[in-house]
Amino acid sequence: MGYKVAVVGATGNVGREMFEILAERNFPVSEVVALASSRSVGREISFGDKVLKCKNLDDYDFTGTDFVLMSAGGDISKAWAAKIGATGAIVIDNSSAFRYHEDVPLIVPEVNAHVLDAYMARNDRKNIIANPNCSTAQLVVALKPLHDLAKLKRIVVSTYQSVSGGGKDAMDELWNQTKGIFVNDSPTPNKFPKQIAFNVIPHIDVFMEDGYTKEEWKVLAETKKILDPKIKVSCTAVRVPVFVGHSEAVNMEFENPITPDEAREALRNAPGIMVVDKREAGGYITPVEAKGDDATFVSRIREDVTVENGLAMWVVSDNLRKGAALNTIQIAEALVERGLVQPRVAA
Ligand code: 2RA
Repeated sequence: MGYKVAVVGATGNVGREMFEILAERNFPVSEVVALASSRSVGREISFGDKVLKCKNLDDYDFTGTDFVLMSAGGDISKAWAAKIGATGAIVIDNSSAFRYHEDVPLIVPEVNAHVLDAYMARNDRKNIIANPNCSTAQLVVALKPLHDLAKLKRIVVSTYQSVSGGGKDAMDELWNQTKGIFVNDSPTPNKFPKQIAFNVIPHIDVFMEDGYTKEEWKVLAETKKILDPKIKVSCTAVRVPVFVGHSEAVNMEFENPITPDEAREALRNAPGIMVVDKREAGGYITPVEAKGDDATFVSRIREDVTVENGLAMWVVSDNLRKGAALNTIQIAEALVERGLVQPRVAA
């Protein structure tokens, strides 16, 4: 039994990672199709030991396709997701276009896969499921076991986000500025508002009226939607000169007492998490080590002495994987495992 899967945005950072993860995890496919804009038609994409040629999204017929994994930006999702969903295919969308719609589930399988059961039972569903923003995905995976244990009241998060979250051009900008600085070229910011090489920028996505950025607002809105609307969230999102891997310093206040040891134990037993917390030089994870890994790593678990029932921790994950491509494929896996999607065409 295999599913026909199409990837929209096949040539992007996340799209390419999706093919790698589908192959790596042996997702049960009967066929995999790479879709992109007309500009990229014919471009070759690796899928396991096969090479796929990109087809044109504009004239692709989705009849018989089971899953459409979209990562081509919000405008493409807005233009296509409903049309594709209406053909009966399940769209799992990595953009922010539908995340905050009341009737679109926002899923991190380790946290709220059960929401899929109710959604798939609805007759009026649009067949669109949203994948959260990268910084939220790793955060809620780490918060969930602690929330179950001691009930979170409030969190304060500072993110250290890699340039790959901004796409390939952003990675090129860090690379070119870094090389340029060694030969005395003055860096020209283009994708980023200021120099990113040898610098940090406290600004991701657009500014909102209250002074927070959209990236910071996403962490707040998505954490509430996925985990618990009662949790208070404040975030400062910062871009750092790292190619892959987002890090987060998280301070948490709980309703009930919880010790660092209890937190460590709960995190160790939770799905998708690897605890590396040795309280010595090097006894924690950095983004360079998280790259290419599926886990959300938690280190530096300790008491936050500024509040009653407070803890602090450091959370790192590969933003192109758990923050995007992996979580998308885990949503498809959850739908298959829960018996919620059957192949439309027998393989
Ligand atoms: C970023 N949150 O890191 C974005 C990617 N989804 O810029």
